[in-house]
Amino acid sequence: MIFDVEHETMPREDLEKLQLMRLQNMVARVYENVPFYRKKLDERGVRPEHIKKLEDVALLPFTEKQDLRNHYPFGLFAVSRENIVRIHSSSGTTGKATVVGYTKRDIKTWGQIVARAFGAAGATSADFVHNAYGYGLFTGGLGIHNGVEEFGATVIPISGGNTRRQAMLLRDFGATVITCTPSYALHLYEAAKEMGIDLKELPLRIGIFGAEPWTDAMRADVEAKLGITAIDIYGLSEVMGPGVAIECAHVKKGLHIQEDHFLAEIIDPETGERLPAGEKGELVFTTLTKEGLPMLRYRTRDLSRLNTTPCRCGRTTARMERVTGRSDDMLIIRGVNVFPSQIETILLETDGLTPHYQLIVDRQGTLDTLEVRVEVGEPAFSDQIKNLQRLETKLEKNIKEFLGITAKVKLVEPKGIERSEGKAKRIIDLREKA
Ligand code: DLL
Repeated sequence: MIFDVEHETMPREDLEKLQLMRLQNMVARVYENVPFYRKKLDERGVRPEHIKKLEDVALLPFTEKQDLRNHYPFGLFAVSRENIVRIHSSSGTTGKATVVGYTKRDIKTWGQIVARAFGAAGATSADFVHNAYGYGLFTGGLGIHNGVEEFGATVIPISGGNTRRQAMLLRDFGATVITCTPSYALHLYEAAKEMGIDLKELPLRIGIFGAEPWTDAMRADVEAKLGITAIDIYGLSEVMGPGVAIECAHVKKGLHIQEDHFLAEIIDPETGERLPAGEKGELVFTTLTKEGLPMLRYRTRDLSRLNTTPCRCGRTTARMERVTGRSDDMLIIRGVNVFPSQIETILLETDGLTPHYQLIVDRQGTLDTLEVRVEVGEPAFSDQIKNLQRLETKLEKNIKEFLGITAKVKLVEPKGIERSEGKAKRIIDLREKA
């Protein structure tokens, strides 16, 4: 079902005209209201009136996650605080997370794009949506919630965790659509099975999965185990949240970008040059309508490619290939974004440890696991075992508290971590790569 026929099937020529008009307005708005952007544009000698065609987006400066951190928490907002009605945040629970803000109209727009996503996924207003994305600062829970209501289906705001209860309610309420990370869907399947509940036997028919990379092999697995059709949903907090792009159920070849709201480019992550259509590189988004936190050329670090050929589903919007990796070292562990540097900071703030560490990411059953191996210095090493164990527990607690993820910490003897001759190999990712 196409929820917004006008915008989702607009002839490309008209769509590009609309994008240009919105881009011009947006650049004028940020120039006026965001000192950070005004300074950057002035430095480049670019004025809003220089944007005459869509390709002129290349005149604009990039924005990076670090820019948001440097202006933590609200420094890049383009409206006064009284016009912000919602705050979300990404990456960890404390420290310099990325903080994003929405106006009333932004929340409405977001609801509409998520509603489009539900239409593309094949849902109808008769559906019951078990929304197991986390509610809170993460955009997943409330972003999907809002969109389901806009779409007119029924939302069950179950949030994350308490898996056995989730399995029970899936059975009792008879949800027909489930939304969560793909790895959680598999975990839920196993927990349900242990309780004697076979998800395949339930009325579930669609899964809308995202927030972390997954593969077609994983799709086949979830579809078979849950007896559903599994759809990929993409988004990021800085640009909006879930719903920036969505696969269409009938074709499942690329995710339709909501191009009337987000202008997509692909660049070479090394040089920053724009790449021609069809080439693989880093996705960059410029928001076209966002009021609270507009973004000029936000570098997502996600690797993908764009396809503007018409889709059999009837939508005219460009499709992005499913995200296969990132151009930086950000890890996504059980849906939580984690930078190795954040773990490093915690380790280095602890007495007795050395800066030699390794992060081993794996998947146990269907859940991601993280093991942090860190070398202790000589003095600490000769300490009593119980003190070392206490140190491990303290580190695990700090990682949980500051980053919101569960990790197993293993202290190793001095020189116990292999030294590298070039770049240190800090991350060992053993999760299946299909
Ligand atoms: O993960 C928003 C979201 C919520 C998307 C629920 C889909 C469903 P952040 O926490 O800001 O926002 O993380 C954004 O997650 O840059 C990608 O690296 C990754 N990501 C999100 N969706 C996908 C996907 C939410 N479908 C970061 N495939 C992004 C691969 C994804 N990676």
